[in-house]
Amino acid sequence: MFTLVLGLFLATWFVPTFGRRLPPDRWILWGGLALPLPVLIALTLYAFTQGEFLLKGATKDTEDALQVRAIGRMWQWHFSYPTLPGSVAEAGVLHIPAGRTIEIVAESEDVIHSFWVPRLGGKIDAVPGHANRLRIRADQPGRYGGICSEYCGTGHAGMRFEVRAHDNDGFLNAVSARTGQ
Ligand SMILES: [Cu+2]
Repeated sequence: MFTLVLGLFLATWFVPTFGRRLPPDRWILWGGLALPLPVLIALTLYAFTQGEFLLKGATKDTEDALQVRAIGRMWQWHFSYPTLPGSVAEAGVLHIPAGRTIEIVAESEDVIHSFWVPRLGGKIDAVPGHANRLRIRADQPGRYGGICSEYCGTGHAGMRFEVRAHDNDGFLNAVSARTGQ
């Protein structure tokens, strides 16, 4: 597109008679409609397919994704594991198994928050009365910092959490009911 536009510009610059054979309304019709429409439609379709791809975490094992509920409330994140019977919910710490795709189901109890773990993936808004989904994945066990990335009041800056990625046994251990704590 750039080469084409620059080529036309230089042609009219150096050859003043260039383009006079085509009346101005034809230039508008071809250059303003016929050319941009297919280009923009193609780019839009490409952007949509890429967006879907990113949302699914660039993996094919979406059926195997472990679901985690992430509930934002002023000013803390609460995490629970609805598909794991007997698991305990925790505030401020999200345990995940490393190497597995995690589907975050983000919700909010008060205002709009936004779930974000910069090293693991994109952000997703936590909107009251609505469940938004985002897939993340940690390839290595470790600790990853997470924050709320949507201003939600005076405690917003402190609305941080930690993602702890464990090996599979460590994960089950971390989310299973603990006594004495
Ligand atoms: Cu916030």
